[in-house]
Amino acid sequence: MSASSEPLFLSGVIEGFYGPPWTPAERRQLWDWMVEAGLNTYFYGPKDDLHQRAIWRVPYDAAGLNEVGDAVRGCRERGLRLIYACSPGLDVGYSDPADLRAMEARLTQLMEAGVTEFCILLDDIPDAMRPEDQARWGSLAAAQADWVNAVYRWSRARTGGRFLVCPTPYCGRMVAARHGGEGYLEVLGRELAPEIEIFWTGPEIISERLDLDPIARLTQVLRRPPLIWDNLFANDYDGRRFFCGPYAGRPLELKRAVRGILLNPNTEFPLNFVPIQSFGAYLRAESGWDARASFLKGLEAWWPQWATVGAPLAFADLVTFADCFYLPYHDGPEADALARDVARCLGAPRPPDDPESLAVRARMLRLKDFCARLVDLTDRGLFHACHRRVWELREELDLIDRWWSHRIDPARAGTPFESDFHRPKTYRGGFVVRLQSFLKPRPDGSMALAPELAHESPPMNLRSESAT
Ligand code: GDL
Repeated sequence: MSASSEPLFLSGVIEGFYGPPWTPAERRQLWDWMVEAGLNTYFYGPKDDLHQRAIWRVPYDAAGLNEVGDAVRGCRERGLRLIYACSPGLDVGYSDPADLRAMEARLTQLMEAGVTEFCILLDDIPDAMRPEDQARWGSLAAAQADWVNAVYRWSRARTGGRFLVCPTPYCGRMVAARHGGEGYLEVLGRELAPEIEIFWTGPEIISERLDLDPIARLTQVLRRPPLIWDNLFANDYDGRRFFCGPYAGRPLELKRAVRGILLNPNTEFPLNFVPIQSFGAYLRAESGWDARASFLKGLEAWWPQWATVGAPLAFADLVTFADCFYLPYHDGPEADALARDVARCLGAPRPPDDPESLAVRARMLRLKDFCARLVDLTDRGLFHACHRRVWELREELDLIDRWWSHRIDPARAGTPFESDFHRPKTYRGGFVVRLQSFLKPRPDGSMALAPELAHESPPMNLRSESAT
């Protein structure tokens, strides 16, 4: 059996987000975590390594190649598989021989540095081709399949390693929107060499769940099981959040239905400890996956990193804090309960000595105090990684607390509430916030124009009617 068709289940981490790539030291730390968690694959494909995507034709310089060599050695020493990606899709000419040669030159450089396994990433690109490519193949899928097959055959003749591709539509929503063209996946599945693995992120780019039935249907279409690119913990799309919850929403049977699962996690490297631990536990689990238990176990293992130069923090407070940055579609149970309790107390005025209000407020202030104390973390990398989000959480808790004080103070009854620390424009200010006020997302995914804007411009059809 050739290396490229060996049935090893790929499990690991993708460095595949937008934003600053991890540092060499962070990667070494990652590989150690991966070994501890029992993962087997590190995938290199940060969107903002210029050579990986924007200037993919330009060879790596000596420093860049040194980093590649370090990655090869670092993974080899730890028994990890290294897969190297290149993203030519922004401007590649599929029928341009010079571009095929440029890709071969890139792979040659990487092979000389010791890389044997590759991926062509064709995600997040326009779904239009050059006119000559359109004339030759008629569809993006056919052009890409031919091109990737050519690169694959060239590479297989030299290394025999595994070869992967990320298609242009890589989730259910994109396929439904005909991104990449009608019948894209069918053509790719039919035309792409059967040994090439195909990435898939699930029903969405960020999939809350990965269910078995859609995967089975996709397997038919692709003529091979997909390889999961899992964005559950990715946070590059929202700078205000990070995700350190458990690996959840994926049945254990998924492991038997796909060629592998690779996580593309938080951009801020230190925040990925629990996700990697929990993912490792999921991979080892044979029955009865308890995501919450794996989260708490991961958090315990992470706890030593939360040492401070001051008085020790309390583990229970870390649980509440981590629950505030849990998963994209869910807050953790402690954070969820706190938010509900605070909302209930704020919504229904109670006497100042109401025991439930006092208890809820005390819980809220514990969390605020925990946030404030994180400036004392001895692991500065960890503190810097979460600092802005911690700041924002603390600000909101502080504002609610001030509002609460105001409301129960008889001397201020009937007066408007203001906070000296939350002033217009500096608090929740800025251009982006202004734009955010224009369109309001509804829970069903549709967007509504802010009512205060509705009168600003007449609807398009009215305007054209008045023009005639
Ligand atoms: C994407 C990008 C990925 C990014 C993620 C989350 C894929 C295949 N590509 O669409 O680079 O980090 O979303 O924003 O997921």
